[in-house]
Amino acid sequence: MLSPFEMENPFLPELCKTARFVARRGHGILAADESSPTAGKRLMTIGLENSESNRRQYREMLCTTPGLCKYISGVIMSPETLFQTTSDGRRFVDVLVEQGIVPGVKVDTGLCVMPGSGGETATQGLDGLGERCRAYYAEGARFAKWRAVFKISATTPSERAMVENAQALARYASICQEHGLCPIIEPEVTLGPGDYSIGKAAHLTERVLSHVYRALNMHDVVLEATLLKPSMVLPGLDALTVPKEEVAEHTLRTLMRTVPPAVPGILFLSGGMSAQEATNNLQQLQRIARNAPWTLSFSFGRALLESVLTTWGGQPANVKAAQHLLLELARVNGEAQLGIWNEEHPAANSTRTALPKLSYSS
Ligand code: 5MM
Repeated sequence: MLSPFEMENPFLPELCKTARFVARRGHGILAADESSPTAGKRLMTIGLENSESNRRQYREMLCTTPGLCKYISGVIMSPETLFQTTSDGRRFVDVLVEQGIVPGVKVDTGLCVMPGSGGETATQGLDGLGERCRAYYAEGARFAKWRAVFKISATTPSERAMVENAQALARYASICQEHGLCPIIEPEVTLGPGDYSIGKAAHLTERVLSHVYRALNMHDVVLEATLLKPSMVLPGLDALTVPKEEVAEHTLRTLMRTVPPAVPGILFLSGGMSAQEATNNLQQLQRIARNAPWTLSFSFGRALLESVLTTWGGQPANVKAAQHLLLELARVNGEAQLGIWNEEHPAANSTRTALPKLSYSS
């Protein structure tokens, strides 16, 4: 039997269509939704001030890349970008939709430390979320994203952090579905310090995802109208690195144990892996997951953007070169999603960027 929420939601066909379209094979998501503090850190690396104008120019360079829709099905924007226009006066939403790319928006408002937790975080942004979703939908957004962050240590993630973050993700998802935005559920188990093994990371990621899907069920979230954005399962930064085969096996097993087949797509974050490492792992996953019930693809931020930002450097003369690089990075990841990538990587020299970004609300 369907839940009353499901029966009464007029957006449901559109939500399911959006989820399937964004998760279609050979495509992934460009995560360009850095909050202002994170954008500031990125712009500082190329000597630019964290001004609205510089953030807008950066996003304009990304979103106007010719041919991006060949490999990118959705772009996650910050609310700021959603309401901005390009230098020739076109709304970012229109620039994307004209290319056949679905506009998305980050709707959480950042992390806060839970008092007495030893530094574990909860994600904020539920207050007024319905109203904001209504405005984002009216502006043209069709999917949303909310990120919860979990750290691995001897005592974390705690039960408290898992329950709190799973509940918030589920509340967020249900509010989004009510207002026509397909929710991307992002429980990031961060690639952090420590010599914990990949087995431990797998075990804890399984616990986190199990909490998340239990909460989604409790809140009657319709899984066919959601997407999952998890981290790949990796050992701690101080442990020996493991080959891509091991990463893919642990990641797939964890997902098979926790994510229902009704979910159309699982789009990984890059989480501080090097750009090439992220592509390699994505391709390896396809090799061992031919019969997986969901599409396994990418929703990368840093793995797509880091070298592009450096190439751009804030200089109009470099826009073409930066766009060319972005298209190449999107292409190799699109091909990795299909399991057919076999060339050199356009960002082969990139390195890991962990420790991860943690932007906190004031
Ligand atoms: C682009 O970064 C997103 C927003 O982060 P902040 O709120 O901290 O500024 C972030 O949620 C991103 O979408 C995911 O972490 C995936 O990005 P990576 O770089 O891990 O692929």
